[in-house]
Amino acid sequence: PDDGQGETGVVTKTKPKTKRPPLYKVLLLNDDYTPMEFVVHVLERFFGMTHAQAFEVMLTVHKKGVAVVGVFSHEIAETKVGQVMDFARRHQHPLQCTMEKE
Ligand code: NFA
Repeated sequence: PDDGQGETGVVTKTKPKTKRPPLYKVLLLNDDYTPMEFVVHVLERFFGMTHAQAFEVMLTVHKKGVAVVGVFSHEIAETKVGQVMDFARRHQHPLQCTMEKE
């Protein structure tokens, strides 16, 4: 559109700027010590997965080293990471959970 910059003949544009907020992937990392059942429980408890889904994702992390377990807004992703890290620490498991911009 023409912003109407007077009579200079110069046409400028204003972008319709509806920028969506960035999304963040929450990643779960494999380690040699955290029990498989504990990881399954974490995925059920904090990521709303069914037992079957949780078991599948746990096996993916176990075999591949890492997997995306959810995609969230920055605030929700931070909350999930904090919940998982706190829960693992309280149970003395070395399970690691991180987030990265999508
Ligand atoms: N690798 C772990 C074990 O063999 C299981 C595990 C899976 C740990 C996914 C962390 C993440 N006990």
